[in-house]
Amino acid sequence: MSVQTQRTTCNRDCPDACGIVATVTDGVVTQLKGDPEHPVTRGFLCFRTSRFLELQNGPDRVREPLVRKNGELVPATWDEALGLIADKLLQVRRESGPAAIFHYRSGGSLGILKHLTDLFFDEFGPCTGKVGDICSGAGEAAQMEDLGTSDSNDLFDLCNSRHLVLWGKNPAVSNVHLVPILKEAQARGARIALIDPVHHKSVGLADTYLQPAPGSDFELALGIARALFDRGQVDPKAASFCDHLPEFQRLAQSRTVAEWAARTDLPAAAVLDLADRFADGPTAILVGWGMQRRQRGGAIVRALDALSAISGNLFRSGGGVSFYFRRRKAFRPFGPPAKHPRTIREPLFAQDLLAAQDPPIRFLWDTAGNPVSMLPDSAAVAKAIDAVEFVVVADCFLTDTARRADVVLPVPTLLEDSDVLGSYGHHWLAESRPVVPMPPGVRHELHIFQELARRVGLDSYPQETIDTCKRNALADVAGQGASLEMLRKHGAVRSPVADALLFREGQVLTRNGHVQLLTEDAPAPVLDEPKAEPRASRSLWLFSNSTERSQASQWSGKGLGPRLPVTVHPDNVPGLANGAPVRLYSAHGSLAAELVLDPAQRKDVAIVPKGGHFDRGQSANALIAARPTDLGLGAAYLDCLVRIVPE
Ligand SMILES: Nc1nc2c(c(=O)[nH]1)N[C@H]1C(S)=C(S)[C@@H](COP(=O)(O)OP(=O)(O)OC[C@H]3O[C@@H](n4cnc5c(=O)[nH]c(N)nc54)[C@H](O)[C@@H]3O)O[C@H]1N2
Ligand SMILES: Nc1nc2c(c(=O)[nH]1)N[C@H]1C(S)=C(S)[C@@H](COP(=O)(O)OP(=O)(O)OC[C@H]3O[C@@H](n4cnc5c(=O)[nH]c(N)nc54)[C@H](O)[C@@H]3O)O[C@H]1N2
Ligand code: SF4
Ligand SMILES: [Mo]
Repeated sequence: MSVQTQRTTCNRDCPDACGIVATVTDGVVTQLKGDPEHPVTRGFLCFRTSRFLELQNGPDRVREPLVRKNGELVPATWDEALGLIADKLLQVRRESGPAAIFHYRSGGSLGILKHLTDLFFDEFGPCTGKVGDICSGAGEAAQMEDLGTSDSNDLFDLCNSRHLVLWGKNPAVSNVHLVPILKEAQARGARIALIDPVHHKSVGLADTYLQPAPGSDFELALGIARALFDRGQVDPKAASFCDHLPEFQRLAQSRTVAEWAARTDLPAAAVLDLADRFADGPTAILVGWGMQRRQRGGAIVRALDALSAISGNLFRSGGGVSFYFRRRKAFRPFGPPAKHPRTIREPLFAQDLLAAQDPPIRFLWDTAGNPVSMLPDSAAVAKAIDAVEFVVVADCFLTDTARRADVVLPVPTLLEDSDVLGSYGHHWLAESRPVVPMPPGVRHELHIFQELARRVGLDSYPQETIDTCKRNALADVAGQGASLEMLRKHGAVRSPVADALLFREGQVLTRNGHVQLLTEDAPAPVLDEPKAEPRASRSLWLFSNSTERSQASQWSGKGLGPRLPVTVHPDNVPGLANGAPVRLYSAHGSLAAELVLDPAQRKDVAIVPKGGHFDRGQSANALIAARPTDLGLGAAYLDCLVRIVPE
């Protein structure tokens, strides 16, 4: 028996980018563990990747190309599949022009070499591309506007904080490697406040838990700002590094602390306690991604930026307002920015796809995404994809989207892929390398596009080896200790272009170096009321939050189970017991579900897991309207009202 250990890096859409140690027994991966030498991974993995082998070897794995014949997806050779695709690409470009081809890429793998997919469509076209970002678009756009960048201090700088504010964040589930660092900071005396309308696992990490009304964080931040102004706790130098301070002050002082507090459904004392924490810095805000997936999501993040700045915490070690780590900063792009002749707005995918004319979208290529399950208004997304003449999906699994394709191309899983990665939760760079070879019918995506380029006569497309592409991506930092060899030697290398503190004292990265404070109130969201029916509950805010068992629509272990669980306060469904079958409906659709009663929840929320499959009737997105956020073309997934009826 041969037993070996192999190291790689997790490429999933997760802030942690873990180092993985795989045990390989007689050529088969038998165990996955966290790399004890990776400074952030510290020897453990999350539930979903520890149990990835069930997916890797599971029934939904695609191990050879599939081509639709007589309505069915059937196995085909690569020659047949790529021949069909090449012919169709050339035909559509000849007949309708390259704008009739739409390449959609999501974050199924965060590998940098995935950008070579974009390069193919830019060089072959340029083709139609996507604009906006349903994941973090609003928050990133807000920080770009206020601070000129969306990035963070070194992760371990949190150990220098006196106060940490987990604002709409559930690290115990969706950012698990942050947990030991929070505990370390606590051991050094830091106090942690958690602000989230949903009571969840991370409540156990906090010494103070506040449960505000959904989407009221804007008012909460302004209430805190008002208290800081009233008590003279605003940084006396704020006017020197902030633009629009008088307008921001006027906005904060347009209501009293008690009035702001009333709008958040929190006691004024809670707002004052938070103000004390900002005045008693260094105080770091850790901004979750959930609350910016609202129509006022950009305004909310802007209010948090302002709070950090005026309270004097933005430039301090142990301070800052951390929403994102710029994971691509160290890498050299493979080509110039894309030159799309036309764009499809990601949050309005179905609407834009169907509305596209002159030419219509005739060819869709989906890479590393499952839009049918994961984009809002998923029934419309499914319909829009069904209406496209020719659909190619590159995925490791037969997803809701792949089942609608004309050709499915099987690609390596995270245990078989070869790439380089940054992270959006820390500043380490690392390489992913196959811990086992991919099945013979699977191909690396670079090789798929190289072969296609040859077939469609695209001479400019790079025909280099995977390692050369990795070296090209690392070219700007190789001389500073982050060459491919150094990544191989050390497992992970801290990015040489990320400073320990993001901003120099008094200077952000906007054009004039000043923080741009917001000046206007955030409008209330537009909400579609579900129809009132006999026996229906009141309207509840629908939350579709990350769960431990899945990575978006990729479920480890036993999966989601036969019925979608919906968690509510028992008072919303009098007379119904745990496990009772119910129907959940919004103004846009309905889903069968099963009750989970939890008296710790607010009485105006209903919580379902993110990532349920559309074809199984478990995708929250079947209920959610497609609406953009105020900034950055994010998706307002969380501005959704539902009612519950017994079934
Ligand atoms: N286990 C697991 N981990 C994941 C993922 C996964 O699918 N599963 N997905 C990954 C991805 S793609 C991303 S982008 C990140 C996701 O990161 P997040 O979106 O931060 O992940 P969630 O754990 O869903 O946390 C969102 C939190 O925001 C809260 N929230 C929603 N609305 C409001 C509001 O109005 N105010 C406040 N204060 N809080 C609010 C929700 O209740 C929830 O607890 O995580 C990554 N990690
Ligand atoms: N209701 C609701 N909807 C949400 C969210 C929510 O909180 N609530 N969260 C949103 C967020 S934050 C995000 S990021 C999106 C996620 O949405 P998607 O990115 O569509 O997420 P996944 O379902 O994980 O789909 C990624 C696919 O990529 C495949 N894949 C993995 N590795 C590779 C690879 O190397 N190459 C290729 N070609 N494919 C690969 C996986 O098998 C998987 O099927 O969902 C959004 N949708
Ligand atoms: S999904 Fe995230 S936490 Fe889990 S192993 Fe991958 S990087 Fe680590
Ligand atoms: Mo995301």
